[in-house]
Order: sequence, then C-alpha cells, then structure tokens
Amino acid sequence: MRIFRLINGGFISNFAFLDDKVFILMVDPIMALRLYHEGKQVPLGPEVNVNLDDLLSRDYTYGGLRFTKPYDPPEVWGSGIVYEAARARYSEEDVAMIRGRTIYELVYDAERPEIFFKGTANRCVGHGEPIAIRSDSEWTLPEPELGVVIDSRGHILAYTISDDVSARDLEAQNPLYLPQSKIYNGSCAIGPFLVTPDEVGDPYNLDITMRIIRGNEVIFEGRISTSKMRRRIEDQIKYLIRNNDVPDGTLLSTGTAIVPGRDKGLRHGDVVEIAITKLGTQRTPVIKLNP
Ligand code: DO4
Ligand code: MG
Repeated sequence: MRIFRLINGGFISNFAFLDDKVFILMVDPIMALRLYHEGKQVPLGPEVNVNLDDLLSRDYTYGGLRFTKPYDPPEVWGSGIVYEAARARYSEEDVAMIRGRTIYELVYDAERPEIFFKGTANRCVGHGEPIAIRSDSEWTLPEPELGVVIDSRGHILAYTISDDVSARDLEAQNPLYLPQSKIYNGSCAIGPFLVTPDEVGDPYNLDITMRIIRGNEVIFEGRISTSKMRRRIEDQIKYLIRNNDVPDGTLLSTGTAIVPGRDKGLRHGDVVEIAITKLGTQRTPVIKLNP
C-alpha cells in the first residue's frame, strides 16, 4: 500500500494506492499504517479517478489540487555518518577533532550511532513544496535519505524519501550549532508516498539518486545504493527508542551518502530531485528565507 495526500485550497485529503487503484483513505495515515501492519482492514472510501503523473508534475505555485507531505510526522529524527562516503566527505572540512581524529571518523567507527532530533511536522514540506536555505547560511546542502516511519515500539510501518536539508557551514563551524543547522522551517522534505514494507522488499537493495537543477542545467548528480549502509536500520532504531519514548508515526531519516561539495551549495530557485527505488521521485524547489 502507498499513502499520499493532496491539498486544495488548504484542505488536505488522504489517499491509498492499492492494487493499481486509488481510494480515499477514511482514517489518518498513521492509523492506516498501524492497521495495515497489524494485518487489519484499512477503512477505504470509494475509488477515485486521478492522474497521478499529472498531479506529481504540479508544484506549490499551482492554484488547485496538488501533492503535499504524505502525513504529519509527530517527530523527525536523523542518523548521521551511516555511510563511508559521508564519513569521508564530512571529514574533508576543517572540523572538530578529538584525540587527533575528526568527530565524523570517530562516530563512524563507534558502537553508538549519531542520532539527532530533526524536527516536527511544521518544519517538513512535501513533494512540490519549497525546501529552504536559512537566511544566515551560505552553504546549505540537500541530503537524500531513506526515511523510515516507525511505531512507538520501533516496528517499521513504512518507508519514504526524506531530505535532511542542512546548513553545512553552521555545523562545520562548531558541532554545537548542529540543531540550528538541522532544524528550521523547510529543513525537511518527505514523500511523495509512504510505502509499506511489503511493497519495498529489501531496504538494503535500493538505489538513491539526487540531482540539483539550476535553470536548465543539472549542476550536481549523485547515486548510492542502500547496500552501502554501515549501520543496520534496526540498530539505528534501537538507539533512537532506548529510554526515549517516541510516538507512533515517528520518522527516522537514515543518513546520507551523497554529499555535494562547497561549490554545489543550494541557491534560491534551484530544484532538488531525489529518487529512490520503489519510493518514487521527490522534486522540491529551493527558497532562501528572509532574515
Ligand atoms: O553530524 C552530521 C550529520 C550527518 C548527517 O546528517 C548524515 O550523515 O546524513
Ligand atoms: Mg543527514
């Protein structure tokens, strides 16, 4: 099952895509995922006739019906330095060192993962909606990641595309600035779909690709397979929920391996396109926030 939401004039409706048909979803997406996970009937309304490709091509400037985030995650968390590529790229900068090694090299090898708070639903946008550059950042990067929706006991209910947009200059300046680098309006994009595990299959066999488009030009392109993840998703979830109650529907963004350089920082007007096997393609325009 795939869940998505459409917005029209501020009014949001929930939909389920099942057996090649689209139905109105009669319960909220988190409840639907819980029921599906428990093998119970998901309350569906009538089948509707929608052209998904057409809807996916519309962005937030469109006046009528368009995509929005597939649900409102009560909490969003992120994992850091989960891939060798992230360890290497993050450590290239002039960053904090402990006992002669960068903090990123240390956490990559450590048993305890880096898990950080990433925000709440109001910081998240959906497909076609703008991700943001902080007004005080000159180097902000998108981070294309496999997003995992879990229940309060840590069971995986669904997967989605998540973009852990980060003000890289702030976190490189001082690790204590990490929350400001990671949490601000428009710092997280999710969707277009929530896809249940039975449709995704092996989460360690998915291709993640990202393109940054400026005008008519692709200024960056990157690709990675989730098979390159050093830390298992279950291990990340174990640390996230240890002595830390999370609500049903919590989203964990499982870390990036695609890290463009300093010369590829986002600019107002760019478009970020992230595709993950089985999860679809997320396109988000980029805006720079006013001070
Ligand atoms: O502390 C750095 C954050 C790393 C991160 O967000 C990632 O590896 O995806
Ligand atoms: Mg990240």
